[in-house]
Amino acid sequence: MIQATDTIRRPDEVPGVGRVLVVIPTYNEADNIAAIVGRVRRAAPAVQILIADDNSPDGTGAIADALADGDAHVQVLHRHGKQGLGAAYLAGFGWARERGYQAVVEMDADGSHAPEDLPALLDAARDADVVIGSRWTSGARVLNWPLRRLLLSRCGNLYARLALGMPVSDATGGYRVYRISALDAIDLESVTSQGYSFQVELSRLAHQAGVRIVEVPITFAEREHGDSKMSPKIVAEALWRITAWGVRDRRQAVRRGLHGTATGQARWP
Ligand SMILES: Nc1nc2c(ncn2[C@@H]2O[C@H](COP(=O)(O)OP(=O)(O)O)[C@@H](O)[C@H]2O)c(=O)[nH]1
Ligand SMILES: [Mg+2]
Repeated sequence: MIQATDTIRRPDEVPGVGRVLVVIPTYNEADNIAAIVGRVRRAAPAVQILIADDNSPDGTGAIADALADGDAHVQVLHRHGKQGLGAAYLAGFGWARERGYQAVVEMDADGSHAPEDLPALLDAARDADVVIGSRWTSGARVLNWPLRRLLLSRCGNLYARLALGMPVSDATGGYRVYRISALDAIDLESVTSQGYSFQVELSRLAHQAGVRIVEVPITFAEREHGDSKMSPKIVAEALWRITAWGVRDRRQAVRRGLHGTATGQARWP
């Protein structure tokens, strides 16, 4: 009885997490956006959805407006033009923070991130600050991805893990839950990534901030409609940024080691 009253009083809260905003960045996702919104609404009725559209030439923004008109759980953030995935997410995070949400979810519009996995991610967020939906952890599945994308993801993750020393199997993955308190612990002003290295950069900053990161296996499927925005430029950005962060982290570790020796607090190996 107490539970029923509780549910009625807070229908827009995810138990143990609070008010959740799912941010869906879009660029030319006219064939996907309605389906993904419908699936999120069915899979997780308590969450709110923010579509962050970069003025897509294919009219995704107008479709998003129509979805928002018919559903109080859907809202749209219209942005001026294509500024990259990272910029769209940062705008969405700011939007969530200003409106008092307790958590944000990152989810692609193309169906690769199954909304049906969202309850499991939110469940994990009860005991974590950051939840990463992982393609490379036991129990995960990757469906219909071309070999070159599989290799890119595996090699990219291996390189990120080695360069940055993070205990994360899918640092490039973009299906995540962040508690707002975790984002507050991260210096988002310092984020410089425009493309997909944004996910690696946030993984690194979260790891360095010492927040609790857990990974949950997901079923990741290749998009059926529309085109990927992945480009050689985006891969190159990720590669040089990961390398630069790795070098910077090592330099800092060396400086800390030298300083520790000088003050007698630590031993040079
Ligand atoms: N707002 C916005 N969304 C973007 C941009 N680039 C990619 N996206 C969205 O980010 C998500 C992932 O992009 P996608 O092309 O599927 O990348 P892939 O899964 O790595 O092939 C999709 O929802 C895209 O529409 C961008 O510059 N701005
Ligand atoms: Mg995709």
